[in-house]
Amino acid sequence: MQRIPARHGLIAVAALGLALASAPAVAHAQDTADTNAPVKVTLTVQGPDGLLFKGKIRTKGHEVTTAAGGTHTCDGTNGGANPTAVPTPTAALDDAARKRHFTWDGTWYASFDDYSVDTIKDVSGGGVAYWNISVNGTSTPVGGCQFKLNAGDKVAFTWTAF
Ligand code: B12
Repeated sequence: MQRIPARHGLIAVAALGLALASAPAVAHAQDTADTNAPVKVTLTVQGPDGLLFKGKIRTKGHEVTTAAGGTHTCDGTNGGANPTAVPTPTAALDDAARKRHFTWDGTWYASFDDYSVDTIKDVSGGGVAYWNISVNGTSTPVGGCQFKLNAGDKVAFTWTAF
C-alpha cells in the first residue's frame, strides 16, 4: 500500500475545512441580497383626455404619505404579499410625483394594508371610473403597494370607466 506523506494529509484536511467554512458564508450572502435595490421602470399615466405622464423612473419601495390616507409603508411587504421590501407600482407613482412635481391621492384601506389610488394630477374617477393599475399590460391582482416590480417593467395607471 502506498503511504500518503503526513504533510499532504494535513493540507487536504485544512483545504476541506476551509471549503466547509466558506459554504455557509456564500449561502448567507444570497439570503441577504437587497430585494429593494432601486430599479428603473417606465411609468405611464393615461387620463380620460390623453397622456398625463410618461417617463422612466428610478424607484424602490418606501413609505408614502397621501392627504386622504396618511403615511404608510408601500414596499411590497403590505398584506404579507412579499417577505422582504421590493419596488412597487404605487411607490413608483409616488417617486414620479415627487421628482416631476405633480400630486396624487389615495385612500388607505387597513383591510388590504394598501391604498386605493383615487386621484392623479387632480383627475379622479368621479364615480364613473377608477385608476386601473397594470404592469406589462396586465392588471395587477393586488393593490399598488403589494405588487413586486422588476427592472424594465412597464407600469401604467389608466383612467378606466366602470
Ligand atoms: C368593486 C371592486 C372594485 C371597484 C371599487 C369601486 C366601486 N365602484 O365599487 C374598483 C373597480 C374601483 C376596484 C379597483 C381595484 N381593485 Co377591486 N374589488 C372590488 C370588489 C369586487 C368588491 C369591493 C366591495 O365593493 N366590497 C364591499 C364594500 C361594502 O366594502 P368596502 O371595503 O367599502 O369596499 C371598498 C374597497 O374594497 C375598495 N377597493 C376596491 N378594490 C380595491 C383594491 C385595493 C387594493 C384597495 C386598497 C381598495 C379597494 O373599493 C370598495 C368600494 O369603495 C373586490 C372583491 C371583494 N370581494 O372584496 C375587489 C378587490 C378588493 N379589488 C382588488 C384589486 C386588485 C383592485 C385593483 C388594484 C385592480 C387593478 N389592478 O387596478 C383596483 C384598485 C386600483 C387603485 N386605483 O388603487 C382586489 C384586492 C386584492 C388585494 N389584496 O389587494 C380584490 C379583493 C379583488 C381580487 N383580486 O380578489 N375594485
